[in-house]
Parts: sequence; C-alpha cells; structure tokens
Amino acid sequence: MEPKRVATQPFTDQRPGTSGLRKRVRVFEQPNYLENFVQAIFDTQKGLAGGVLVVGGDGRYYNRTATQTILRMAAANRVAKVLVGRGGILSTPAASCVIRKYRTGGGIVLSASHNPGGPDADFGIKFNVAAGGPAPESVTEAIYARTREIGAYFTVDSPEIDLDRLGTSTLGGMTVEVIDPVADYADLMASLFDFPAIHQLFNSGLFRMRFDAMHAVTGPYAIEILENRIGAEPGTVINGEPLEDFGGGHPDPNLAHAQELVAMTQGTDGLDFAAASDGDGDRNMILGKNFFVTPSDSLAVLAANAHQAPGYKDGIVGVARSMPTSQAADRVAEQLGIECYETPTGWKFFGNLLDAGRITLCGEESFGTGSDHVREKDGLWAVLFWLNLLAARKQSVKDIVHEHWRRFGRNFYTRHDYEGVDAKAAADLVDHLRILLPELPGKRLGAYQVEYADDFAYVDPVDGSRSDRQGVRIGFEGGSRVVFRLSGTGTEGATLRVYIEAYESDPVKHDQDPQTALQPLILIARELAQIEARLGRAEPDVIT
Ligand code: G16
Repeated sequence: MEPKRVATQPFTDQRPGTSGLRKRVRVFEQPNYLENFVQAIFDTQKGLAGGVLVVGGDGRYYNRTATQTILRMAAANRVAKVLVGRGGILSTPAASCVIRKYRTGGGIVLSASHNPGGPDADFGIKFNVAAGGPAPESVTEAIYARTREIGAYFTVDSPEIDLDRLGTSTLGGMTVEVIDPVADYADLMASLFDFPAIHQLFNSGLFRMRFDAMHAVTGPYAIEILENRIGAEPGTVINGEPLEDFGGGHPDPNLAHAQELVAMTQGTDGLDFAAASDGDGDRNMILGKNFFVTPSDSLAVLAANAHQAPGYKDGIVGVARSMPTSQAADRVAEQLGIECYETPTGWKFFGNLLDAGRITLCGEESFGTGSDHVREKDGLWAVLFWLNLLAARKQSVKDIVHEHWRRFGRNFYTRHDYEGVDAKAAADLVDHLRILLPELPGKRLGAYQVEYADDFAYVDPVDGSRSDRQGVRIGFEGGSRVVFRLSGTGTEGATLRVYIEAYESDPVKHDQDPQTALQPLILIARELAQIEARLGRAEPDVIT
C-alpha cells in the first residue's frame, strides 16, 4: 500500500494553546484541517517514523473519525506501530501511562478536556512526547510553524480499522494494536495506593462515597478501579457511561458544573466523600461532607501527607504549582525543607522538573493534581490519594483540611471567570494593567500595601527556556495576591480569569466563606482592571 500525497493549503489558526489545539468540531471538520495539523506533527517529530506511537482520546464526538484519519496518516508516514485504546479511548493520564510504560516515541491525544462535546461543541488534539507529557513550547511552536507552510499531507487508502476488538492487525505495513485502555493505568494505581486499606474503609459501613464521571472518559476507569478492584459497592460511580456529548453537560468538575454531586454532600445525611473528573480524566474535584477542598489546598494537603500512601512513603523531593495557584503548597514545602517551583499555567511546564527529578508532586488551581507517576495531571489518581489518606488517618475530609490550616495557616482563594468576552477588549484590559505595573509597588490599595507588581516570566531551571507574559501579578504585603490572565483553552472570544488569594494564620478566622473573606481584594481587582467598564460585565460568569 503506497502512501498517497494529497496537496493542501495552510490554515493560519493552528497555534496550540495552553493544552494543544482546541477548536469547534466544525472547524476540525473542514477538509484537510485535522490532516494538516497531524502532518505537521509527523514533519517535525522525525523520530516517529520507524517508531511506536500511542493514539487515544476522551471519546467525544469526532474522536473515532479522527482516530481513523490519524492511523492512516501514521501508516503513510512510516510509523512502525500504533497502540490505540479500544474504541479510540484513552484518558489523558492513561495515554501518558501507556506512552511511558511501553517506551514509545510519543502519543497523539484527542481531547478538548473539560470543554463540552458534540457536533456543535469542541474538539482538540495534542502531541505528547516520549516522556509522556504534553509537548513543550519549543515543540508546539515548531508544529505551528510547519502548519503555516504545509503543502501536502500523506495518507493511505485503506478500510477502517476495527477499533472495538482487542488485538493486532496491519495497515499499509504498520502494525495496529488495539489495547485495553484501562488495564495498564489500573495496574499503575494499584502500585501506588493501599487498595486493601481503602477496601476496609469502603467496608466499614461508616463511609459513603460517589464518584461522578460526568458521562466522560473516566467512567470505565473508575468502575474498574473503585468497584471491581477495590470493592466499592456497585453504583458508587455515577454517570459512568461515556457519551459523545457528555450527556449535553459541561464535563468540568467544579462547583458550578457538578452541582448534582455537590448537593449529595450537603446536609446531615450528606456523603462522606465525593469526587468528579472531567472530559478526559485529568482534572479532579474533591468534596467532603458539607465541604469543598480547593485544588490549591488539595495539593498542599497531599504534599504534607504524601508519606501515607505506599507509592510516596519515602517522602517527596519537591513540589511545583502554576503561578495563579494559591501559595498553600509553598508553606508546606518550606516546613518540609523541600523546593517549591512556580511555573506558568499549563501542565507542560512541569515536565522538565519531573523528568529532572526535582519534584514529586505538582498541581494547579484549575482542578489539576499529579505526580511523577505519569506526565499529565491525573483525576482518579488524586481521588485515590485522598481515599488512601482518609483510610490512613481515619478522619473526615473537613477535619484533615482544618487540621492542615491550623498547622500551616489558610490561603483563602477564589477564581472569577468572565467568559466569552470580546477578545480585543480583554487584551486591552490586560495591556492597561501592564501599563499600570511600574507605578504600583509601594502604593496602598484599600487596606493593602502593594509589595510587587509584574507580568510573570518563567525561566525553566532545567533547560533555560524562557516564557514571558504569563499573567499580571500584584502581590501585597502579608502574602495576599491578585492575578489576571486570559485563558488559553477557550474556543470562542476570550475568557478573563481573575485569581484572588489572602493568607490568614489565625485559626479563629479559618471558617469564613472565601467570597466574604476575599471581598475587599475582589473589589480592588475589579476596580484596578476596570472590568465592568471594559468588558460590560458587573459579575463573573463562573466562580470557583
Ligand atoms: C489545561 C492545562 C492546564 C491549565 C488549564 C486552564 O487543562 O493543561 O495546565 O491550567 O487548561 O488553562 P487556561 O487558564 O489557559 O484556560 P485541561 O484540563 O483543559 O487540559
């Protein structure tokens, strides 16, 4: 079967964002759109020819079509073998696990993560390198540059591969192995966490939990791990059947989009523990009875208690958080005497630190937590870590977090999102803030004294690469901060994110509602950025 050369024209909008190329399905369905991007991957990642490639996605609408296209193009581009998840499915952390376990040359992950799915919603594609993580900026920029000059792509004429049957077949000289998408990942989880202890917790009769898979990819993973392997009662996993449109929902595990689950934890009869994951299985939300754990606190609590889980029993070497994530983890690192790194938003920035053995745990405010076990954030991993902790400490979620605050102080935290705003107005707003920066240090805003104000820049300590303009930070004396940046994952207009944080050491004040505790800073942020005047929005669309 000879490769076929198909002439094409470049598209101008294929620069990957925070996490790969995310667009409306309709955009991907344009003739040659997906093909151009995939060919740009093969043209720039020369090592894939003759090597092994992993392909899988979150099962959203267009996943199967794209998988078949990629398989044909991989054959034409002389890839020796593709490992593809059954049904074209691999959660993002499972893809990372498989890429690493079988020492492959990398993977193509099909996902628009927490964005809605369906013919009128979103699709996405990203390339993960051999270490298992999202390609660093040097690679994504090279892929983008190639898409700007591409003149042809290569494919083969062949019937569709049967993606639903496990086993091996050939496609134009390339081997295609359809693998169980769950098994390798479930084995990895069993090696990290104390499944028998979690089993006892489930069996104690005193513990009730639900895991909400939000009709996204984690359903089969959660059923296999929680119910089949650990022995949680059937029905512990809810919304466990993956659907191409996620049942019409927004598969984003937060207080706004997982309301059904949040409600189950409320009241005296509320669940003891509830958790959810997102479209592609890399995000997590952790809830206790009448209690929400912010992702920033979750990272800090896991860092402080890592030794309780078998996979981390020797402790952790370092921790990293994205810049807008609260500084709760920094306080833990300080007490543990380990390094804490502050990186730009985007999981790809943790890759070098993990590869170099400088950190064990990392996390982001955007419901992402992970470790060196893979090179993606990992939703179910975080849930299992919390379950392991609950089993080991025999305390409630709320008690564990309150005890943590008493020991380290509390970083009150919230994120306010202004979604789908005019892109030019949002860019102007950030530019306006940049202009204000030099005159802010030393100024008083309300009760707060500005200590520093800058546009965050990051120099990777491992390879020296530099990333500029990663978000406007205004830091106040005492550790409070407001941060402004534009989302890099949206597909319509722009989304302004405002991150607000205040530190409180006094336990008497730890019970306050974050929105109340942070109100003065929220108002300062709105005024400084002239949000209502510039965006025409008095209130944010989503508060997390
Ligand atoms: C992606 C990235 C994360 C980032 C998040 C939000 O997550 O992997 O690192 O924190 O987007 O990014 P932004 O603020 O630019 O929208 P996911 O789960 O969407 O892949």
